[in-house]
Amino acid sequence: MTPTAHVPRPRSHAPAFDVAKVRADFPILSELVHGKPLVYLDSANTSQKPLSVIRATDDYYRHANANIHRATHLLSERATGLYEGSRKKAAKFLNAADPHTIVLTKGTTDGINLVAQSYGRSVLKPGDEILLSWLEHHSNIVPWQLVAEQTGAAIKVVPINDLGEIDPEEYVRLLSPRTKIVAVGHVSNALGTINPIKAMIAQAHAHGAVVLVDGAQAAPHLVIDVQDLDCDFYVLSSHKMFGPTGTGVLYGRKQLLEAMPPYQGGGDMISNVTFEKTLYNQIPYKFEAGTPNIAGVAGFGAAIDYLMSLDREAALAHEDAVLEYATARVREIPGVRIIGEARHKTGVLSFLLEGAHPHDAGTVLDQQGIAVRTGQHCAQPVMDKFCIPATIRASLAIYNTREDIDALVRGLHKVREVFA
Ligand code: ALA
Repeated sequence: MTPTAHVPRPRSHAPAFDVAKVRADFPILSELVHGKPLVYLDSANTSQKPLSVIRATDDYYRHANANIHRATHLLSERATGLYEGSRKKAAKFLNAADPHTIVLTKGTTDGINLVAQSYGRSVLKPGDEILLSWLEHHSNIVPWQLVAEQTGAAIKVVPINDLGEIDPEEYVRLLSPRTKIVAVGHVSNALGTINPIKAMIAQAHAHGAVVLVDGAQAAPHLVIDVQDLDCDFYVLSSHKMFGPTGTGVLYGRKQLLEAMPPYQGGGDMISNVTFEKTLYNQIPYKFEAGTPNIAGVAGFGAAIDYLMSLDREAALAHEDAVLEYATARVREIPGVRIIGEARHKTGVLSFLLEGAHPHDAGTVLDQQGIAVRTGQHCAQPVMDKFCIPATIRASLAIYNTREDIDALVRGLHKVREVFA
């Protein structure tokens, strides 16, 4: 493997980022874990929540708890306002032209399953192909396997190189008139690779394929513009971008969403029901059957407000600097092998420590108050590609500091002492 330094964005014009102020917004960061100050390095798994998000969820239950779209009373009006307000905020966050193209889901996994079962199942035929990359996590593999089994379509997989980057030539080679759907992550959860999705989308469109982008790991770090990307579908999860669990977004191109059949049946997704025939509601409600996670969506709106209140460029520059520092410091530790050294990365440092299984290392780190994820990261093919069973993954968010990385490095030296 050729080690390639993480390439930070130019920092000469980067405005200052007040990480201490940001940290003060996240109450859990003052928590003690095993009697030690918490060092939270597992944000790719789920991020922590600022007080404004916790309050928005609490406020909904205190002042607005009612069902949405279904009643004429004031509380229902408040709940509907919060819910639809979050949809508008999500549209703005993604620069989607029309809030009706924003389907509120349970999260990324739900959004991908929706597209696979609604769009995929209705268009795919035997001989068609779904193109994935070797970097995908299980949520962007298994829903496509299910729909491939149902329709007779085949799955094709673009390989990655030793740095953990999608092979661009193989990608173009695998695209053909048979390719009906390309499903690709914007940022790899296991390695942090930022994929060149704008170019990939244009290349897929040139072959007539529709593209779904899994943006779960991109949303907390990158500025996303679905119009500029020209993607057909973009999915993300609230809980990875400082919002509550159990909610997220599927953005879809309007004509596609309008033509797609419903995914689930139930209340709110209909306009008229008789035993003879049911007429469905317009988009996006056609895809939102049943009472949703209203409290979660209210909190999600607050999370979007929070992210958009930050200087995103400065936040990104801060995260890049911490990742660069982490990469350099961890690399110095004897016996470390970094997995995933793509030229464009964000938020993730995956590595192995000679002599210590990642799970054992994770346990020793936890005893020191350091939270990392160890294992396959729901991305077994990535581990298979590198012929390893698991990695130790430190994943970053806006609230992480160089001091967190110093604590991780001390923790890893402790792991070495234990397992030497
Ligand atoms: N939650 C998963 C992760 O940790 C997908 O990356």
